[in-house]
Amino acid sequence: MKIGIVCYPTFGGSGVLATELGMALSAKGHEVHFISYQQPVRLNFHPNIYYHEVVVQNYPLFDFPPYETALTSSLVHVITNNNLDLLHVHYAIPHASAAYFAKQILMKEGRDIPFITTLHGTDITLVGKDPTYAPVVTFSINESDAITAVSQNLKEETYKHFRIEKDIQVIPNFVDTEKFRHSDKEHFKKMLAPNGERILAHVSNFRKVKRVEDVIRVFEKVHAAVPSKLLMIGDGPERQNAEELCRCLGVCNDIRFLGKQEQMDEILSITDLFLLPSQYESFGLSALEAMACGVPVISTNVGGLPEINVQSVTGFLNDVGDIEGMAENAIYILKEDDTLTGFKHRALEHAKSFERSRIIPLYEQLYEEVMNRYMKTPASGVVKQS
Ligand code: GMT
Repeated sequence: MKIGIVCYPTFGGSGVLATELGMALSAKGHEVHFISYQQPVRLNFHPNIYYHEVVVQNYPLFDFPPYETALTSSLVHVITNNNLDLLHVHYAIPHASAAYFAKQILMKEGRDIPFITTLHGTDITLVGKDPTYAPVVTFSINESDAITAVSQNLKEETYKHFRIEKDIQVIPNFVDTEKFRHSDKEHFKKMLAPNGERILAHVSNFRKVKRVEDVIRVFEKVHAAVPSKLLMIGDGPERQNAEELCRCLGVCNDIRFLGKQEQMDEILSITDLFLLPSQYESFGLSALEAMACGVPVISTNVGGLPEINVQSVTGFLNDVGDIEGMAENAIYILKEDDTLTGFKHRALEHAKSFERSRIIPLYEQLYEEVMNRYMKTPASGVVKQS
């Protein structure tokens, strides 16, 4: 199948998931065309993978260069020139409306290409439901030929906030357990924790929704009870506040801000506990990747997090802002070697249920179903059956 994937190219979870999906599909023989404004960070070379950059022409009149228009035009060109079978857009804004618009343009030329929208989280819960975007988001989701959500919770949130007339299929996020697995990095661990301290980690884009200051506050309490170090991975608007808080609390010497990192499997291999105290997570892909490396998780109990982090089994879940509770649970996991080993083992076992090879066929099946609703014609791509 020839598939077009539209996504954000950055370190955000939706772009990462879309890239991993495209790479897995290409390995299975599909031809995959990525369309974005930058090469997605995790995208590796493969003969079946193509990358098409969306170039936004600027002009002095534009205070806000029209990305959606440029993306739509790129979609029209890429679909036509490469005879794509379907489009799969990740993150509704503005990808679903651009796909809809491209579809309408192509329809005038006798080509009807189906498009699938995968909802990832903030496109619904934070940004999407804002009146600034809601009418367009609602319309373009409803016009999608199939809709998927990355968790049951996100599906419910979507129905709660938008008038959706179609079925939303839950296809959970996945992890490549060959890439995300524990490997022996003792020398690396020794450099960061020379006296055998426990290592805690947090990975995010440091946005408000991640509550990074809670990470520091939890760590301060853990650190007072268990010799430990904290690794803060990623970057974003809240980083400065977080660094300032470290200084105020006097824990700077045991916290390292590593910025954006690509070798996450190596960092997670030396990590003992993952902290994700978010205000909301539709899924929490970073926590799943940590679990696949055998790292237990302390998270909040919101959104889709209870669908991946199992209370008292793979870690613990607390209310948003419950610093005391999160610290207590973290100390419980970290204090004794045997307890920690048990949690590590169970986190790894549970992550296996989200293994890539289990989830990719669900997308392939959906593609088949959508394509079967269309009839292929040699001259003009696909035409919808009446
Ligand atoms: O978490 C972010 O700010 C990034 C965001 C994105 O769309 O890139 O992540 C969302 O999608 C991820 C992949 O499906 C999920 O794992 C994250 O939980 C979700 N973030 C939120 O819901 C806040």
